[in-house]
This record gives sequence, structure tokens and C-alpha cells, in this order.
Amino acid sequence: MTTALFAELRAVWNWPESTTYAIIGSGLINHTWKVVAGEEVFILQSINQTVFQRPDWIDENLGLLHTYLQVHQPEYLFTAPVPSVYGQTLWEIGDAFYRVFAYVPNTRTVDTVETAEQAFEAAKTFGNFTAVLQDFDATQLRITIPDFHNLTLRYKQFQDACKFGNPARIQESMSLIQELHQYHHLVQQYEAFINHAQANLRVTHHDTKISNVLFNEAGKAVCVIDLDTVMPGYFISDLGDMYRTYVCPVSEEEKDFSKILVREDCCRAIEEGYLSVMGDVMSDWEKKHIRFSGHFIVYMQALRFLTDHLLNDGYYGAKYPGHNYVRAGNQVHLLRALMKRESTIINRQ
Ligand code: GN1
Ligand code: MG
Repeated sequence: MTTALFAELRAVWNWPESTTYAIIGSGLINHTWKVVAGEEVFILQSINQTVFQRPDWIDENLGLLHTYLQVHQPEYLFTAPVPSVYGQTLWEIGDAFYRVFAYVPNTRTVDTVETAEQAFEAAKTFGNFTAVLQDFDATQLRITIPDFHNLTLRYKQFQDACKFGNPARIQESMSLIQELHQYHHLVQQYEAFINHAQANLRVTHHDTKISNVLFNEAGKAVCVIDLDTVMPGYFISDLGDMYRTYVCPVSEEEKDFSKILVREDCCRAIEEGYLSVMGDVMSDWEKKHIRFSGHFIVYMQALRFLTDHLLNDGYYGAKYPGHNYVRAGNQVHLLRALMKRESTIINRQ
């Protein structure tokens, strides 16, 4: 961010001249800065408009949820955007959009789950987000990214990339491509799940990775952040991304696949944490798909990374050649490990 640009934002939010800013965060999509304005600390974020074509819809959703929660759950810690001096919660400069959040004091984020307690805390906190909004009509929310977790469409995009993508990359990725085709039954399972009358449309976060939870110094989860993809959705999106990002000791960035494994205690912690708040409102049909949620999301993420690799990294970007290919391979490895866990559990029963 240029000094001139920041000076403009500083005026819009009425921060003193001494205000400093520094880039933070590990998100792949938006840019985030920590702003220290005198005694106050804020989070400034720009919105990636290639991904979010209607930043005003994100803003509208956050406004709706904030108003609802203030009335019905006033105790709930919701990280609503801070209005500018003009009262808006979204500010456009050039063709970019910015918003500001209050920094929640004495909190930190973690990038990988180290203990089952962290997994439990995060799962409970994301589950609670959906649970406190149980009576809010999710269909009021704008769809900020159409078909974001539509596995049928993601599979179709993958098939198209295998036909029309970078020919050299397609050639080199053949064994991964074939393996991903073999798991097509997960698309059918997904369709059967969402088409069932007992698959409830809920207020879903859609990005429940561990770095989207704030923890306090005692290691307790305080609240969830990164609400841009909050949309009507299914619980499998949220629970699934927890399996994807909490059970393995290494992240999607890890190149040494021998480090990819499923920690049983973290799996149980996710299930217990989520069900401790969502257990009473979930249907039997939903409960039957708890484990499936992990397969669904890990598979979708593998498809998304490989699709992006075949299409020359236009969406996620690449820090080194083959970055998205490595990420896809990593996710396929995790998928195999999760499916193996499933069959071991079934054989034991
Ligand atoms: C993106 O930007 P970030 O890191 O919060 C992506 C998620 C993926 C994730 C993989 C809008 O999230 O769906 O799971 O990368 N968000 C979008 O790291 O595409
Ligand atoms: Mg995100």
C-alpha cells in the first residue's frame, strides 16, 4: 500500500498522523494490515475483487448479521466493521474496496493446530456461530461467491481444465488427475446429501480454517473472523474444512507428504466441539454425514488447487513453479489418509 493511499484511508477513518500500518495475515485472497492509531488498534483489509465481485454484498451481509445479533444475542462477540467518519463500513479508492475492524485485544491466531484442545475450541466456536444464528433466515444473505462450495461445479471446472488447460501441465499431472477422477463418487454423495429434505440450509462460515479463530492468552477461542464467505450453506462446508485444516500436523503448504497424517485425538475434538453446540439442531441425515464432510472439503480443495495449476495459477497465485500442484498433491494425500481412517473405523465396528 502506498503512503498516499494510506493517508487517504487515515483521513476517512479519522486516525492521527502518527498512525502506523504493517501487513499481516496468511490469507490467499485478501490483503490485511494491522493499524496502530494512537491507543487504538485496527485491522484494515482490502477486498479481492476478482474473487468477490460485489464487496457491497459482503458489507450488506455483515450489517444484517450484526443487527440481528445485537437484538437477539447481544453477548455474542461479532467482529463488525468499524464505520468511517462518513458512517460507511466500506470505502472505495480507485477500483479497490477497504474496510476496518477493531482489533480484539489480547488475542492471537494460530496457523496450525498443535493440540486437540485448540481443535475442540475452534470447532465449538464455529459451531456456535451457526448455532446463535439458527433462527436467522439464512436465505436473506447475499451470495458473495456463487457456487463457492458446489462440488458438482468444481468437478466440472476441473474436467474443463483437464481438457483446455496448459497442455504441458496436464501431461505432467496425469497421475494426480486420474486419482482425482477415481473419487468421483464423492460428487454423487454430495449431490445425494444436499438434495435430501433434511439437509438444512444454515448460516455457514465457509472458511473455518484455524487461522480464522481468535484465541485468548489462556488458549480459549474468543470469536471467529473472516466473514466474507458467510452465506447460506450446509454444515458439511464448515465441519469439513475443520477436518481439512485441524487434523493434520502440517498445512496444505507442506511439500514432504510423509508428514501428512490424521491425528485421531484432533478428529474426536472437532466432532465433540462442533456437536456440543450443534448436536441438538442437526438432523439425523446431517449427523450421518459428519465424516463425509471432511472427504467432501478435502476433495474439493484438491480439485481447486489442481484446476488452478492446470489454468496457470490465475486464482491462488504461485510462489514457486508447481506450487498449486504441490498443494493439490498434499490434499490428495490427506484425503487418502482420511478415507483410510474411515474404513478402519468401519472395520472396527
Ligand atoms: C482461500 O484467502 P483464504 O486463505 O482465507 C479460499 C478458501 C480456501 C483457502 C485455501 C475465497 O482462503 O476457500 O480453502 O484459500 N477462499 C476463497 O487455503 O477462495
Ligand atoms: Mg478466507
